Amino acid sequence: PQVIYLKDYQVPAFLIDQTDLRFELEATKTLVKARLTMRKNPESHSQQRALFLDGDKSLVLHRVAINDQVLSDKDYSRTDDGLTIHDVPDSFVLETVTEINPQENTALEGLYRSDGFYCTQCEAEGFRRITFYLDRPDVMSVFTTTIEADKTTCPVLLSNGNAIDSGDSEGGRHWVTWEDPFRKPAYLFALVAGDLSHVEDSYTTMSGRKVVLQIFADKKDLNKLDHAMTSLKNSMRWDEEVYGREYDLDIFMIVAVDFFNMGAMENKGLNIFNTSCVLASPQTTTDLGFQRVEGVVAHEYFHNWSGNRVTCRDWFQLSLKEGFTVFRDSEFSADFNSRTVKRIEDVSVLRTAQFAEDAGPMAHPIRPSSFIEISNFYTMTIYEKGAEVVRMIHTLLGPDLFRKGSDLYFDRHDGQAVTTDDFVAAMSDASGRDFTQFKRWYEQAGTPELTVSDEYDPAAGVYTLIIQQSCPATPGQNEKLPFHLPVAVGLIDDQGADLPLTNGQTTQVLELTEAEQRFEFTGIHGDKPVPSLLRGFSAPVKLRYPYSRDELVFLMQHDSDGFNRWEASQKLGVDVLQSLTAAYQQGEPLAFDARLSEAYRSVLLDETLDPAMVAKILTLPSEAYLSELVDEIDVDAIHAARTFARQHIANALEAEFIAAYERCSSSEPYSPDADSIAKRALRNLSLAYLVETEKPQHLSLARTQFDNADNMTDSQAALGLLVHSNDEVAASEVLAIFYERWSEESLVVNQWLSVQASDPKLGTLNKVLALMDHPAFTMRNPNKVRALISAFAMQNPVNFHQLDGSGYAFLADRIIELNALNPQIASRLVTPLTRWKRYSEQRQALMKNELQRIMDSGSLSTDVYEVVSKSLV
Ligand code: B3K
Ligand code: ZN
Repeated sequence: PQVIYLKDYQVPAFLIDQTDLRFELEATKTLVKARLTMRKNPESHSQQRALFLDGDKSLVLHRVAINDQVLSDKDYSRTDDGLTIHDVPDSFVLETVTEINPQENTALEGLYRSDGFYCTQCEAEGFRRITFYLDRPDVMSVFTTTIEADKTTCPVLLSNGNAIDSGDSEGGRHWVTWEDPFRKPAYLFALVAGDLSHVEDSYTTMSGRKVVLQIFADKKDLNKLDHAMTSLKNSMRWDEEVYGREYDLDIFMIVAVDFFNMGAMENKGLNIFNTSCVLASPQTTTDLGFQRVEGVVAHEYFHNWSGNRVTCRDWFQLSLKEGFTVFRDSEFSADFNSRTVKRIEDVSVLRTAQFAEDAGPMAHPIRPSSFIEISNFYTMTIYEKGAEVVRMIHTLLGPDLFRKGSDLYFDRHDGQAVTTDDFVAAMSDASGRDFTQFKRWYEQAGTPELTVSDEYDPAAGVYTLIIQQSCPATPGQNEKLPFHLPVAVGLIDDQGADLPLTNGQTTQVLELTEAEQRFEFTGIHGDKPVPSLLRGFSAPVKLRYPYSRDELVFLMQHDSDGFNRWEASQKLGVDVLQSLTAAYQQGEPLAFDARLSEAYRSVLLDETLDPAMVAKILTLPSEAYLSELVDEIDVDAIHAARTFARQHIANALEAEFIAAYERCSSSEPYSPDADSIAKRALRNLSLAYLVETEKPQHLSLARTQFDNADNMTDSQAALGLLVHSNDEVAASEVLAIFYERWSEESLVVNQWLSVQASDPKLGTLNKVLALMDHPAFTMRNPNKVRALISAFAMQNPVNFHQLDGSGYAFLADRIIELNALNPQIASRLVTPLTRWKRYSEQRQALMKNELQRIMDSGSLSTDVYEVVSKSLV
């Protein structure tokens, strides 16, 4: 496979001013008639007379004509990746007729069928599976799309923009024509057809234009669309208020489909969503699910400006739209929920999944310089680290200058396909700040590490922080230059109060630019203050400071920064768990430091705290996070240490957990508002600890909750606890009841699969194998694969890493199977095997062996090939 380099970028030799498409839909034989109005690009220096169009090898070409002249097969040549027309004039109309087979499209890219609906996914390079085209984001065109299909099976025919005409045709068929007045790249094209139902609402924009809002889904899901609609209207208002951005078409549509490779897609005016990111009802959806729907609806809506109106020049610039849009949606969610809790959740994901990616063989900067398969670069790094980089710009500039910068960016580049450099230039021009060094964040991969020490001279009243930074080598980048990054700090006196700092405030943003830097604070008196470092997680780095356990308890109680109060609890938890892990490895008895449980006790007893924060603070660092922090991951020791600690805490705080469980119980009907979500979080956390005691009365409490729950959050929490408990009778009873009750709800059945796949008790692999034959499972639906296979490989370390290698072999078999069916999903599944260097030699050998077996398994997709080959280096 070919490597594509950013340095080879060239402007397109041809442009497409107008794209007229006609689809004649049939399940196995759809005709795509394309009429492209094209001309030479005046900005291109290329003298070429030949025209190359991208087109997948699955396309069957029926006809090519230029300016109404049909070409003969001597005039063009076909290759596996496209069509070359040997000689074209300076401007011309190109017509093609192409045949495709949506029914057999299991890759779910291009035009495919999801449960009988027709739908498309074109980002990044799916349009070339629909017709021959200049399938690159810097070729932007106006589109009209006519869809013709059977009237009975496809009463609804949708595409981008506004419906401008419709009619009946022969044989019980009908057609609709859509026109999208905004120029767009092909990756934003969408088509949907089928027997879909919809809900409708409207929104009046800040300039007074009325926009029709429609959400389409299978008829049985019509009752699960209210939350998405509310989230959409909130997003539209928020983008007007916070960014001054207004919606631009007369209609905005969302469609829910069950077969989808990722979460959702921001096609212009016609977003297509995975059902898992749009359907929500109290009975079938957890609180987390509600929040996910809200966040993804917002994310896709915000792309209308950050992505569609201003798009990417090439796919190396992907973080231009994704990092910025993730930053936008996370701020939206922070405004509509608890800001601190949202930050904790985002940072938790970043520090487990993204830091691990940055430390593995696929590590790449947020603007990569090369790739083999772009689908592999929709990563935690591009999205989440990309968002952190935008957040740092926001922190460095402050909200007002940042808004000036975003206004300039949108105004300057509206209708253009641009680069991350253009984004940073707009921020720099609007603020007068120099971002030259800051741009290293776009070029250098790896997670920077800060080592902090301090000095205090009470006589002079001077407190000094000494901060060193370094960044580990990553593939292709051995030496790293220092980053420019904001470190938000506070200093806390012995009474727990914030000291006023040099800037007159209690939090100050230090700007780190050197490998080592000293920051002095004057006018500091009394005992040596305790520093509160990296408040709000102001930069995506690892930070080391030699806190004592007592200082961490102190910070847990007093830090005025909510994020850092949680962070202190995590640091304390990590320290305690690392001692336990070491003891376990050396075969020594495990001794628990009561300071941790006592700190938990005072948090649990403090009824003035937000219950959501209490639940976060009382959650021990995850096995994934603990794994990220060590050189060699001992999954069994980590699991044993964490289980021991949980049991110890459960027994120590049993009475308090019972009280918290009762305090947070409610007789009100379910509501997904922040307060109710917070109470359920603490109540279910308390239940989880109580069940950890293995006392029968607490298992019964879980069973009672399972039987009586009026919402999925409580039902699923109890289900998980019972299934993962040692009470096998209860486990199989609740599994049977749950399945019986929800067998018609595909998304709920996915949770049923995941709960079983993530059971840490030994022997889970056999259950997973059996579930693969269950009627509820199919390898063709990515949601099912994620629910069963990914849950096993990524959320069940003890079983996945069994020393007989069975977990690895199982995963490799699934990857080989999926490679032929759905390369994107197959490639995602490789991730746990790519981390082999972090395990014992015995496990390393087994994992590498499976990677090699995949490599040798025959014709690999570019997706799987890239990840496996880079992992074997
Ligand atoms: N832009 C899409 C992701 C497309 C992934 C293609 N493999 C969804 C999003 O980030 O909003
Ligand atoms: Zn996105």
